[in-house]
Amino acid sequence: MIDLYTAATPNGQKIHIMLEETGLDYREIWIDIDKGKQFSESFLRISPNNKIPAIVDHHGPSGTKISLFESGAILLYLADKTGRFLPSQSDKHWETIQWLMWQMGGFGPMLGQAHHFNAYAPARPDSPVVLPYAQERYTNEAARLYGVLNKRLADHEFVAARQYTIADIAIFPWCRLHERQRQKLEDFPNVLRWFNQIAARPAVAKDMHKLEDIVDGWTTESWEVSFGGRQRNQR
Ligand SMILES: N[C@@H](CCC(=O)N[C@@H](CS)C(=O)NCC(=O)O)C(=O)O
Repeated sequence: MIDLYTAATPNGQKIHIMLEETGLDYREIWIDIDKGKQFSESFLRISPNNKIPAIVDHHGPSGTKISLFESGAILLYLADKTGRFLPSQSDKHWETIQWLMWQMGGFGPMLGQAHHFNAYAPARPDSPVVLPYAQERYTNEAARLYGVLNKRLADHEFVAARQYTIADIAIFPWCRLHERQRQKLEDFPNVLRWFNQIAARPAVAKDMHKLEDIVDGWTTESWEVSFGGRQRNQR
């Protein structure tokens, strides 16, 4: 049994998809990150960076319990545990890891900044802020990254290794929020084709209704928890 500590966000969605795809036995433990539950001592013991997703596998390597944070590490672990969605053949293996790292180091963080300056900061309670340079910078960077993905998918059905892998699973959830990044998938037709193909997989479609991104407005409390003093002063 795997405990999945999660919330309805792109990084959480990755692990739901992987667990559904692999058919592993798991239970969800919802962490209300708007209310600051990620700072509880018990959660910080599992995820010291105070972020979801995290897992506890009660039957880890050699039957021992293991806990993991960082969605990329969790995807690698679950691929290793099940022998699925990460090819073992060396060239395909490293190609998959390369695109997984591209998502972890670029596509996710940059798109997250695009969300922040385009959608969140202008909706900050009490003192909304619009920063045109930051919006331009991260919207352009998001467009560049979608362009990289679009070019890759022009002659590849999937992102890596000529098959569906953890790289697709990591990238897909971030594309669901393209409007918040001020992108249109129609401008990236190969991404659109791939996106629709992944979205139609039963394991992907199954839980998306309950995993819709939670951010649909900010309160003074939720802003403080996510971007204010509680992020820095908690430990
Ligand atoms: N690099 C991390 C990022 C995780 C992350 O940013 N999680 C967000 C939700 S998508 C979170 O838990 N935020 C709560 C907080 O920052 O306090 C991963 O891929 O797991």
